[in-house]
Amino acid sequence: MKSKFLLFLTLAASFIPIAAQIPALVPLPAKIKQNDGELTLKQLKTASADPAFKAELSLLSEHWKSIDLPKFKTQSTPGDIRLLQSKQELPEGAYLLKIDASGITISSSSASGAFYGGQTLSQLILHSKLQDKPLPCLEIQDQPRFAWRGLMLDEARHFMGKAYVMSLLDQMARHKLNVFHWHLTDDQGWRIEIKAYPKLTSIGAFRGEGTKLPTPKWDKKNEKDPDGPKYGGFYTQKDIREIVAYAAERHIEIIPELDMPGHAMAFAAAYPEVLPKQDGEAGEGVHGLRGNVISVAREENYRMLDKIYGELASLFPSKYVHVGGDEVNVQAWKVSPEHRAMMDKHGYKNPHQLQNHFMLRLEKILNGHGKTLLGWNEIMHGGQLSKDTAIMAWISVNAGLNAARKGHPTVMAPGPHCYFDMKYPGPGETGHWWAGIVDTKRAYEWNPLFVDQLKPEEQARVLGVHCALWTEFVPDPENADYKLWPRACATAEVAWSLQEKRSWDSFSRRLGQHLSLLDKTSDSYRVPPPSATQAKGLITIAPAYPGTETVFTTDGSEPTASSPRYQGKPIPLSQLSALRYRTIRPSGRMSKVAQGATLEPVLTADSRTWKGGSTTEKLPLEGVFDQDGNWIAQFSYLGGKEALELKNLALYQGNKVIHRFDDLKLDPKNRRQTARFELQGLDSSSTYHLTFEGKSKDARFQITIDRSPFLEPNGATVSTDIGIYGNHRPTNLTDWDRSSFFWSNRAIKKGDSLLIDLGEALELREIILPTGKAGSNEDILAQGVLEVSTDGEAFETVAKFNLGTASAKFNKAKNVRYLRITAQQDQTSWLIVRDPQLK
Ligand code: TNX
Repeated sequence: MKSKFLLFLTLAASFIPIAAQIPALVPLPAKIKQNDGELTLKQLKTASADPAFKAELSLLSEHWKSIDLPKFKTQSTPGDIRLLQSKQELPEGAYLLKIDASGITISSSSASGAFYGGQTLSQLILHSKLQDKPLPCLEIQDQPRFAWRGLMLDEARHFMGKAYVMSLLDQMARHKLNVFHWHLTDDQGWRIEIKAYPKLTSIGAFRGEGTKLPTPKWDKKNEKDPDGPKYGGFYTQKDIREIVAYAAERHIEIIPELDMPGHAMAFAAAYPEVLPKQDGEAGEGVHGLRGNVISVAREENYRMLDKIYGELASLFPSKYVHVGGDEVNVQAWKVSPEHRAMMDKHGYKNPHQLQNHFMLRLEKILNGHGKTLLGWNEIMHGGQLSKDTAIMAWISVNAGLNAARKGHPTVMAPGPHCYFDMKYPGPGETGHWWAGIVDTKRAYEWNPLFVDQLKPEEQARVLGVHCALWTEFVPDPENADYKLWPRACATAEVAWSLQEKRSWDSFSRRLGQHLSLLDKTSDSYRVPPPSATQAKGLITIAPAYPGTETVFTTDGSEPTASSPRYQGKPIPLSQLSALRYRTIRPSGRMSKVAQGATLEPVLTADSRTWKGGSTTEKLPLEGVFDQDGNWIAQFSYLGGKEALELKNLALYQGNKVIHRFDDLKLDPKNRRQTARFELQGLDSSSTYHLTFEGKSKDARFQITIDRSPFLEPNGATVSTDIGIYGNHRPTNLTDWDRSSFFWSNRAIKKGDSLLIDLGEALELREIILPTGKAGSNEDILAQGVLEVSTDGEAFETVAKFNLGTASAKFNKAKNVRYLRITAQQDQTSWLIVRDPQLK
C-alpha cells in the first residue's frame, strides 16, 4: 500500500522541554519580550512605591512573605523593585513590567495595574527561587481582555466562614480575578444579617435538628436521618463590612446575591407569610423541594424586599446587586388563586409573565437604592426588562449571546466550562454532573466571545467571564479549594489573556510550574493525576503536565514518594488491574491514585501529509478485537483549517466486508462522531482492516476502537403516548446511537410515561437513564421514577430522577426486560430522554 498518511502509534508521551527561560506565568500576559541579560535574586534587596501605590506595595510585601520569597525592605527612596505611576494613560489594570540588570520597575496608571504587575512579578520571583535560576531580563506589557473576571461562591448550601472567604479573595487576587459573587441565600440557608428582619438569620441561617429548615438530601448521612445535626451560620453586617474592605484592597468588587423569587425556602422558614397561600399543592421544583417560591402578588413582600435590598445596598459598594431569578417553579403561582387573579387582572397568558412582573418591580427597588439589577439568564423569560439589567448566562454560552443581542450587559458563566461543582474526571471524585465532567482542559478550552457571532456593539456588552462553585456537594473549605483550583486558574486565563494567544498546550505546560504557587497557598488544591493508555500489552503513562513527575506500582499497592518514577518507557503489563500511578509534586504533594488505562487510538492521521484530494486508505487493525459483541469506533477531529470528510468507510475481515459505516464529516464544531458495529464469529486467524476515503487539505484526526461498555440488545423497542418533536422518535433510545434522543413536543404532565422493552430479559447490575440535553439541565424530567419489570405487569421502582438522571445499582444482578419512566408532576418544560446505559 502506498499510504500518503502519516500513520503512527503514539507510543511514548511527548515530553516537551520547558524551553523558555521565562518562568511560567498564569494568566498569560499580553506581550512578553525577552532581552539579553539576567538579574539574580540576591541583587534584589529593597522595594519602593510612588505615593499612589503605597497600599499595593504593602499588600505585596505581605504576599511575598506568605509564599516565602526573600525579604525586600520597603523604603521611600527608589528601591531595586519600584512601583511607578506611569505618565502615560494605560487602561484599568494594565501595567508594564521591566526587568533589567539594574532592577525591576512596574509602571501603571491604575492602582489595580500596579497590583497586577506585582502579582506577575511574584510568580516570576517564586519560580526563579524554586528553580534556583536568575530572572531573565524582559519586558512585559499586559492588560486584561475582560473587565469582569469573576468567581461565585455559594455559602447557602454550605457555610465556609470568614477565614475561608478571605483566603479565597487572596487566591483570586493572585490570579487577577476581580469580581467575587457571593451567593448568600438559598433554600438551605440565609447567611447575611438584615437588621429589619432578624428572623432571616435567627431562623433562616440554621437547619437540621431543632430548626425549621430540614436537612437537605445531599447532606443526610442516610435516608433514616431526617433531621441531621444542627448546621449553619451567617455573617453579621460588621463581618460583611470587613470582608468588603478586605476585597477592595485586593482590587476585588463583591457582588452580593439574594436569590428570589425561587430558591427562597430559608426566607420562607423565617417569614412563612411570604409564600403564596396555596403553596403546598404546587409540587416540587427541579431540586425536589416545595415551599421555596415567594408570592409576587403580595404587596407586603415588595415592602420587605425594599428594606432588605436597601440594607444590602448600604453594605456593598458594587454597581450591581444579584437577585437570582433561576429555576423558579412557576407551578407555585399557577395553583394559587391570588396569582391567577393577578394574571387575569394584567392579562398575563403564562406564569413566566408573573416572574417578569416581579423582576420589573425589583429593578425599581434596586434603582431606588442606587443599584442595577443582575440576574441569572431565566430572568429574561416572560417579557422585557430594562436594558441596564445585566444577565449572567449559566445554562449555555448561547444564552449569553442572546442576552447581549437583546441589549443586556452580559456575563458568561456557562455550566459546562465554568461550574466547578461538577465532578473532575476519575474515580472517587464528588460533585454534580448535570453539565458534564469538567476537567481543567474543559474549563480552559472555550471562547466566551465569538466575535463573528455578535455585532461590535453586542460584543461590547459581554462584560466578562465568571466561574461558580455551588456547594451542595462541597461540605467544607478544604473541598472548596479542591474543586476550585486549578480549574479557576483556567478561568483566570480565559478572562484575562488574549484569545489568539491562548492554547491548552501552552497553558498546561505553564500550569505544571504554576502549581508551585498553589503548593504555597492552598492546602488542598487538586494535584492533577496522570493518565495512561494501552496498546498490545504495553502501558504508556502520560504525566499530568509536562515536566511533572509520576510514581507508579505494578502490584496493586499504593504508590508513595519512594515508588519508582515513571521515565517515559512503556511498561509491559499483562495485569492492567494491578497498575497504580499518581503525580508527585516537587513539594512532595501527590495526586489521587489513578488506575486503568484507555485504549490507544488505532490511527492518528494528519491530512497535511496527504497532498489533498481524496485517497483510499487501508488501516490494518491488528490485536484490536478480542471478543464478539458491540464495538464502537470513535472518529475525533483534532484540529486543522478545514473540515474532514470520511467516505466509504468499511470494516473487513480478510477480504470480506463485515460492516459499512455512514459517511462522516468532522470539523471544529462537530469534533466527534461515533459509530457502532457488531462483531460476530471473531476469528483469531483472520486479519481485520478498515478502509476509507479521506477528503481534506488540512485536518488532523484520530480513530479509536473500543468495546461498548454497555449492553445494547438488538430487538429493543419503545412506546409512549407523549407526542414526538420533529424526528426525535422514541426508538432513538434503542438505536444505541448516543447522539440521537427522544424529544417530546409539549410540556410534561404528571403521569406521562415511556416504556422501553428490551426485547429479552437481561441480567443487569446497573441502569442509568439520563434525560435532558447532554451537558445541561434543559428539558430534564424534574420529578419522576424509573421502574423495572420482568413480565411487563409487575413493576418495581428502582430509582427516582435526581437532576434529570435516574441511576440504579443492584448488588445482585436483576432480571429486567421492561424499563418504565413516569413523570410524578406537571412541568413547564418539554422532555428529552437519552439512551439507557445498561450494564
Ligand atoms: C443550578 S446555576 C443552580 C443552583 C445549583 C447548581 C448546581 C443556578 C442559577 N442554579 O441552584 O446549585 O445548578 O450545579
